[in-house]
Amino acid sequence: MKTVLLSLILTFVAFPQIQNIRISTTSASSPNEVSIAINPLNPDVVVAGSNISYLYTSTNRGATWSQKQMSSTLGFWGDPCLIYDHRGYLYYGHLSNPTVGYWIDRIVVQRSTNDGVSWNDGAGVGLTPPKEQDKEWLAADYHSPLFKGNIYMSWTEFDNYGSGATSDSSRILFSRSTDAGLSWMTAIKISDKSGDCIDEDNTVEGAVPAVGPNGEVYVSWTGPYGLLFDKSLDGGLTFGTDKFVAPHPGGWDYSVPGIYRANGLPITVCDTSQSAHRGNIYICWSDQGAGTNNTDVYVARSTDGGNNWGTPIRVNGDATSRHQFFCWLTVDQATGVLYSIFYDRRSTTSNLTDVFVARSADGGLTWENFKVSETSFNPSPSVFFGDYTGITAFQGRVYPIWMRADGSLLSIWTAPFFDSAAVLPVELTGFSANVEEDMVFLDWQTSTEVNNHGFNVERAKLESAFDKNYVFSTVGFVKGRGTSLFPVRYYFEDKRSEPGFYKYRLKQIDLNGEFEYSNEILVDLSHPLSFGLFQNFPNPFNPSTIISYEIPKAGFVSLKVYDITGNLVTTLVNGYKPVGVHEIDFNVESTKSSLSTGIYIYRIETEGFVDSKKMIFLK
Ligand SMILES: [Ca+2]
Ligand SMILES: [Ca+2]
Ligand SMILES: [Ca+2]
Ligand SMILES: [Ca+2]
Repeated sequence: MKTVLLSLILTFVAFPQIQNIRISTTSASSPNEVSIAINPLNPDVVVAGSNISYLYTSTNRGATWSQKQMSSTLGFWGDPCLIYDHRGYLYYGHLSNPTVGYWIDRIVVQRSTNDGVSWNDGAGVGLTPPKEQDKEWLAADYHSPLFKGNIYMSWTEFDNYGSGATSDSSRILFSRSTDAGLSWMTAIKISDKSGDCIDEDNTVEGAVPAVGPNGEVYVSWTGPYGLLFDKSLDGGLTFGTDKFVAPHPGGWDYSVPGIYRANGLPITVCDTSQSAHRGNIYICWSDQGAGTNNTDVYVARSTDGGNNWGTPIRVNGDATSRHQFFCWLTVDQATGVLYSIFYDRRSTTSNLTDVFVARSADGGLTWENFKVSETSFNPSPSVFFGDYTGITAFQGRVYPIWMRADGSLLSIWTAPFFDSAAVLPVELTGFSANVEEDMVFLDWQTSTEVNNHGFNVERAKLESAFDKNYVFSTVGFVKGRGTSLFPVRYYFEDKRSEPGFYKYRLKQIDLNGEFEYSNEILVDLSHPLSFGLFQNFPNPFNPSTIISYEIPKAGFVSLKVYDITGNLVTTLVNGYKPVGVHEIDFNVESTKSSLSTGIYIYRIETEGFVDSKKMIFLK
């Protein structure tokens, strides 16, 4: 029986160089600014987006991709964000540039119910002329009792984008959809203090929503007051007072040589897995607190729903003073393992840039870093490079996504890998057997399972209860759920064989063919069950005696005592009884009238069996 706990099995094995797969084709026009999502109902399907309106689809876990361009009458102006909900619906959020309206006058959320094959025209959210709506992100509630299915979105509203006037300000807005993205609540302001409209350090930006285990909605962002956090406990209708998380030294707007423009905007995630870190909130960002030549990636975490935030933890583990920038963060909601992607120059000179992934299996306290890009690239500072990278993970399958800029030539890449050290084993509990009539009923459950093909049920006949030389053979197969974060119950019925002692065990088989045996359970079938009504003891008796009977199948049983002339004295049993031998204590002091010395009859009636016996009461 596997009783290994998640926290004990997460021994990290260094990843070898992972194969890089090009997502965008050579025909793609300046693709950058990426987002990636896994269909939770069919994890073989992975989708990605990039500027300005590209959609990339893979149906084979990222091995190969198809590319197409989206369309909407509301237009496209960047900031693609792709997410799935629990229904398997896919959402593509982006900025607008409508034919009727003006540049970024609203956020657009388009929906597909067939993994991106077809899309609706999209809902426009936050239209408030003449203001601009920018830099949105989405999150879905997958399983909270109250708010499951809600889609949440937060973004920045500008009074007048780019304006330096003190009368113009920026704020964080929020909206939700309770009808799978078709309509959206009138946006509410969740930032307590505004920023400016310049789209630099003192503008409030980077609002990314995350959903907690009980449907809490968490949002953090950055701006002139550092990294701030707010939450809603009523499904996004109202938010509270902004909470300070950490300073953002140097601000979110910074420069990295060779990069057109860079930023350290935050990403917020919450662990809703069954891991030991369930409920933790993580905010990841980058800054130049160590110097303008040495950008670093940080994570702050809260283990109490965002009330308290620990000291920021540096994610990039190098000892160099080189740049790490454009970080993204995800948590595998099946395992609770965190993955961060960022550009990294620790191993290069000048502007040559690699891509790294950092992995944390201890709730963000420590991070293993490894390079995922096969070769470095040398970006051109005159070509827009986009504002973010992306990464997603589910059930141990991890998909980083990034832009390369080989000079001015942009392309989109991934490096899918399977984090086998993160995946939970199938944990089997409570294997038991019951004998009913001529059947043996086996039942068991799994507390968690990942990649569970199923169970072979194996049986061995023993020469005696103490036989050690028995041999198992397979008597059946029960298909597994595959992957489940929640307990799954299984049953198997085996026809009772010839009398004797038997052992049963389960062979749990993974999808990859690996297997493990359960404990063995002994089943005693040595006594074939039959109907019987046995002689009472003691006999003669005064005042009490034991009457026993046996039934081979559960059913309604009546057991009554009569005097010798046939008058009913008392009813001892009148109800549903399980299989087996049953004993009843008959005490004459419990009868209504006192009995006289003499012979009495006790009689059993049950389906398929009627019998009676005599007993003697002596005063
Ligand atoms: Ca952008
Ligand atoms: Ca607030
Ligand atoms: Ca700055
Ligand atoms: Ca650094």
